[in-house]
Amino acid sequence: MPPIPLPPERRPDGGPVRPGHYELLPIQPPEDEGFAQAVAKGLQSDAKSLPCRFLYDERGSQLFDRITQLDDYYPTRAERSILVGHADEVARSVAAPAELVELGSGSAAKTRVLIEALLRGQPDLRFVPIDISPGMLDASSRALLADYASLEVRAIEAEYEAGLREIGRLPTGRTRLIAWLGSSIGNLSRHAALAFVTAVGRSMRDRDRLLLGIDRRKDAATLERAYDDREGVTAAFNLNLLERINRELGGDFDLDAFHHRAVYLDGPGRVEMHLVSRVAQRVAIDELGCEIALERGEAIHTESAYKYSPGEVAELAAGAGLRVERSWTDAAERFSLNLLAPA
Ligand code: AVJ
Repeated sequence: MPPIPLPPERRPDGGPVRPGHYELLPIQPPEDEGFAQAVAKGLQSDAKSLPCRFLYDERGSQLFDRITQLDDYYPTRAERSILVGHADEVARSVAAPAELVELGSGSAAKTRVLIEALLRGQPDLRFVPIDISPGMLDASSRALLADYASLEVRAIEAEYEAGLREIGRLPTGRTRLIAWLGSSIGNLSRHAALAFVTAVGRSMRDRDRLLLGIDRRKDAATLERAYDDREGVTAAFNLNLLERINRELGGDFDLDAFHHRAVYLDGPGRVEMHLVSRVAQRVAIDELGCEIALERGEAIHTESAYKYSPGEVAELAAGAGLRVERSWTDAAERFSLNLLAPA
């Protein structure tokens, strides 16, 4: 096992990284709207909503982890099977020496499939995970280094945009494979998705590639089952947002007075998650010094998950100045993995 430095080297200038070591670059988070402000704004407007990023506190992240293992939630398994089948082709498409940049790396479980494929062709691979959770970065970086002695890890603690700016700023003599997996893009509106992929495209040089995992449009029953599973984990994940308001902002939400709903809107091609009030009620939130009035059946919109047809993936790529070089699906054609190149 290679020596793992403790704590990681913090080198804000992005100097050299040594194999078997990792460094952590902490980037200032951008003007982020706090939880309290977001709740005050989202629950006091006519169409109530809460930003989905607040679903992922510690408990929410644990619940999401369980979601990815559910029978009803097919995307994780489907994407993994595509990666297992095609990681070698992906790896061959990026010239050595390469660096694998992963956006929102999380626990980097699926990434191992890619890392192993890349390492088969080039032992001196560098991995650059970008994530907002330093705990995740730390745990996954250490685990990867323990398993892959020749790997270099340069972790960037940042949101996507800041992380991207950072990799644009850091010099690299390496070909970049930027991986954005798990259909994370689905949380963005189509407009925001295009803007973000355009920004990624601008950071890419000719030989760089973007590997985009995107869930496909499909029948409503399959999609709604995936977001309202039979074990009730997604319901708990959604309701945890109200618990979080209770915990962190002195809220008085009675969780039994709400139910989880997932609905697929075929036109816009998105699943929406809602928390629906079972009764007419008023809920106090102490720290905000306000009371939220809800009608019976009134919904709080908590997350959108956009789905893409193959045509929509091509359109997204073209709009962003990229082209779809390769595209794969799982056996059931539920999910797509797309390799995008500069147009
Ligand atoms: C993490 C955004 C990809 O939309 O499928 C899963 C989140 N929410 N079940 C998705 C989620 C409820 C997930 N993403």
